[in-house]
Amino acid sequence: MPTTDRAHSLLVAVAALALAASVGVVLQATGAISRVQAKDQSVTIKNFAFTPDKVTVTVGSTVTWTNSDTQVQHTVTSDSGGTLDSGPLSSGQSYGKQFDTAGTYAYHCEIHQGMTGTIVVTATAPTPRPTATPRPTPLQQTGPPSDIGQSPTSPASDPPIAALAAIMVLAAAVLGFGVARHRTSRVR
Ligand SMILES: [Cu+2]
Repeated sequence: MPTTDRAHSLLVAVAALALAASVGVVLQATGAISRVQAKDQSVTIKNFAFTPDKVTVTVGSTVTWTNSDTQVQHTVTSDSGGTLDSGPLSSGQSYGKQFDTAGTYAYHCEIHQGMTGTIVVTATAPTPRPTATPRPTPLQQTGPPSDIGQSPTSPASDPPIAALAAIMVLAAAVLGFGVARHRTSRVR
Protein backbone atom coordinates (compact mmCIF):
# COMPACT_ATOMS: atom_id res chain seq x y z
CA MET A 1 0.00 0.00 0.00
CA PRO A 2 2.25 2.85 -1.16
CA THR A 3 -0.33 5.54 -0.47
CA THR A 4 -0.77 4.52 3.17
CA ASP A 5 2.97 4.20 3.66
CA ARG A 6 3.48 7.69 2.32
CA ALA A 7 0.79 9.05 4.62
CA HIS A 8 2.40 7.19 7.49
CA SER A 9 5.82 8.67 6.72
CA LEU A 10 4.30 12.13 6.56
CA LEU A 11 2.66 11.69 9.95
CA VAL A 12 5.91 10.49 11.48
CA ALA A 13 7.71 13.45 9.98
CA VAL A 14 5.13 15.85 11.47
CA ALA A 15 5.47 14.14 14.85
CA ALA A 16 9.26 14.42 14.68
CA LEU A 17 8.99 18.12 13.87
CA ALA A 18 6.65 18.64 16.82
CA LEU A 19 9.06 16.84 19.13
CA ALA A 20 11.98 18.92 17.83
CA ALA A 21 9.97 22.08 18.45
CA SER A 22 9.26 21.04 22.02
CA VAL A 23 12.95 20.38 22.61
CA GLY A 24 13.63 23.85 21.25
CA VAL A 25 11.25 25.34 23.80
CA VAL A 26 13.10 23.60 26.61
CA LEU A 27 16.51 24.71 25.33
CA GLN A 28 15.29 28.27 25.00
CA ALA A 29 14.00 28.26 28.56
CA THR A 30 17.30 26.85 29.83
CA GLY A 31 19.21 29.52 27.95
CA ALA A 32 17.07 32.20 29.51
CA ILE A 33 17.99 30.90 32.95
CA SER A 34 21.72 30.85 32.26
CA ARG A 35 21.55 34.42 31.00
CA VAL A 36 20.62 35.63 34.49
CA GLN A 37 24.21 36.20 35.50
CA ALA A 38 26.51 38.77 36.99
CA LYS A 39 27.45 41.58 34.66
CA ASP A 40 30.40 43.79 35.45
CA GLN A 41 30.26 47.54 35.11
CA SER A 42 32.74 50.39 34.93
CA VAL A 43 32.67 53.89 36.37
CA THR A 44 34.92 56.61 35.04
CA ILE A 45 36.20 59.31 37.37
CA LYS A 46 36.68 62.41 35.27
CA ASN A 47 36.23 66.16 35.67
CA PHE A 48 35.68 65.61 39.40
CA ALA A 49 32.66 63.41 38.87
CA PHE A 50 31.72 59.71 38.83
CA THR A 51 30.28 58.74 35.43
CA PRO A 52 27.74 57.23 35.49
CA ASP A 53 26.99 58.36 39.03
CA LYS A 54 24.35 55.66 39.46
CA VAL A 55 24.99 52.06 38.40
CA THR A 56 22.69 49.05 38.80
CA VAL A 57 24.23 45.56 38.85
CA THR A 58 23.22 42.06 39.89
CA VAL A 59 24.63 40.22 42.90
CA GLY A 60 28.10 38.88 42.16
CA SER A 61 28.97 41.67 39.74
CA THR A 62 32.17 43.65 39.96
CA VAL A 63 32.26 47.42 39.54
CA THR A 64 35.56 48.98 38.55
CA TRP A 65 36.37 52.67 39.00
CA THR A 66 39.15 54.26 36.99
CA ASN A 67 40.58 57.69 37.70
CA SER A 68 40.77 59.40 34.33
CA ASP A 69 41.55 62.85 35.69
CA THR A 70 45.12 64.00 35.18
CA GLN A 71 47.29 64.85 38.15
CA VAL A 72 44.38 64.63 40.57
CA GLN A 73 43.77 61.96 43.19
CA HIS A 74 40.30 60.68 44.04
CA THR A 75 38.87 58.04 46.34
CA VAL A 76 35.89 55.69 46.19
CA THR A 77 34.64 55.58 49.78
CA SER A 78 31.37 54.28 51.22
CA ASP A 79 29.19 56.86 52.95
CA SER A 80 28.70 54.23 55.65
CA GLY A 81 29.54 50.58 56.27
CA GLY A 82 33.00 50.63 54.74
CA THR A 83 32.20 48.38 51.77
CA LEU A 84 34.03 50.73 49.43
CA ASP A 85 37.43 52.00 50.51
CA SER A 86 39.78 52.53 47.61
CA GLY A 87 42.23 54.87 49.29
CA PRO A 88 43.75 57.56 47.07
CA LEU A 89 43.63 56.69 43.37
CA SER A 90 46.19 58.47 41.24
CA SER A 91 45.61 59.29 37.60
CA GLY A 92 45.12 56.10 35.61
CA GLN A 93 44.66 53.87 38.65
CA SER A 94 41.66 51.58 39.07
CA TYR A 95 39.74 50.12 41.97
CA GLY A 96 37.43 47.13 41.66
CA LYS A 97 34.83 45.78 44.07
CA GLN A 98 32.62 42.72 43.80
CA PHE A 99 29.14 43.09 45.29
CA ASP A 100 27.82 39.89 46.88
CA THR A 101 24.91 41.39 48.80
CA ALA A 102 21.88 43.13 47.35
CA GLY A 103 21.37 46.70 48.48
CA THR A 104 22.09 50.34 47.76
CA TYR A 105 25.66 51.52 48.24
CA ALA A 106 26.19 55.26 48.42
CA TYR A 107 29.76 56.48 48.12
CA HIS A 108 31.79 59.64 47.73
CA CYS A 109 35.27 60.97 47.15
CA GLU A 110 36.99 61.79 50.42
CA ILE A 111 39.11 64.47 48.79
CA HIS A 112 36.50 66.46 46.90
CA GLN A 113 33.17 67.42 48.41
CA GLY A 114 30.25 66.97 46.07
CA MET A 115 31.69 63.93 44.29
CA THR A 116 29.08 61.27 44.99
CA GLY A 117 27.74 58.12 43.43
CA THR A 118 25.47 55.17 44.07
CA ILE A 119 25.67 51.47 43.28
CA VAL A 120 22.39 49.53 43.35
CA VAL A 121 22.85 45.76 43.66
CA THR A 122 19.79 43.68 42.74
CA ALA A 123 19.16 40.00 43.47
CA THR A 124 18.15 39.22 39.89
CA ALA A 125 19.01 40.71 36.56
CA PRO A 126 16.90 43.58 35.29
CA THR A 127 14.84 42.08 32.44
CA PRO A 128 16.89 42.62 29.29
CA ARG A 129 13.87 42.10 27.04
CA PRO A 130 10.32 43.38 27.59
CA THR A 131 8.91 40.12 26.19
CA ALA A 132 7.94 37.24 28.45
CA THR A 133 10.99 35.82 30.19
CA PRO A 134 10.43 32.38 31.77
CA ARG A 135 11.26 32.34 35.43
CA PRO A 136 13.53 29.56 36.69
CA THR A 137 11.39 28.37 39.58
CA PRO A 138 8.26 27.06 37.79
CA LEU A 139 10.40 24.64 35.75
CA GLN A 140 11.39 22.82 38.94
CA GLN A 141 7.79 22.06 39.82
CA THR A 142 6.94 18.39 39.39
CA GLY A 143 3.55 18.16 41.07
CA PRO A 144 0.43 20.23 40.64
CA PRO A 145 0.93 23.98 41.00
CA SER A 146 1.11 25.08 44.60
CA ASP A 147 0.51 28.46 46.12
CA ILE A 148 4.16 28.83 47.03
CA GLY A 149 5.85 31.37 44.81
CA GLN A 150 2.79 31.67 42.61
CA SER A 151 1.56 35.23 42.61
CA PRO A 152 -0.71 37.06 40.17
CA THR A 153 2.30 39.10 39.13
CA SER A 154 4.03 36.16 37.44
CA PRO A 155 1.71 35.03 34.64
CA ALA A 156 4.63 34.92 32.20
CA SER A 157 5.84 31.62 33.65
CA ASP A 158 2.93 29.53 32.40
CA PRO A 159 2.81 29.86 28.59
CA PRO A 160 6.05 27.92 27.79
CA ILE A 161 4.96 24.97 29.95
CA ALA A 162 1.46 24.98 28.45
CA ALA A 163 2.86 25.22 24.92
CA LEU A 164 5.29 22.38 25.62
CA ALA A 165 2.53 20.16 26.98
CA ALA A 166 0.28 20.94 24.02
CA ILE A 167 3.05 20.09 21.56
CA MET A 168 3.84 16.81 23.33
CA VAL A 169 0.16 15.79 23.35
CA LEU A 170 -0.14 16.70 19.67
CA ALA A 171 2.97 14.70 18.80
CA ALA A 172 1.71 11.64 20.71
CA ALA A 173 -1.72 11.88 19.08
CA VAL A 174 -0.25 12.19 15.58
CA LEU A 175 2.12 9.27 16.18
CA GLY A 176 -0.69 7.08 17.56
CA PHE A 177 -2.97 7.97 14.68
CA GLY A 178 -0.27 7.15 12.13
CA VAL A 179 0.55 3.77 13.71
CA ALA A 180 -3.16 2.90 13.95
CA ARG A 181 -3.72 3.67 10.29
CA HIS A 182 -0.64 1.73 9.33
CA ARG A 183 -1.79 -1.38 11.25
CA THR A 184 -5.33 -1.14 9.85
CA SER A 185 -3.98 -1.04 6.31
CA ARG A 186 -1.86 -4.13 6.93
CA VAL A 187 -4.72 -6.11 8.46
CA ARG A 188 -6.71 -5.54 5.30
CU1 LIG B 1 37.91 63.36 44.14
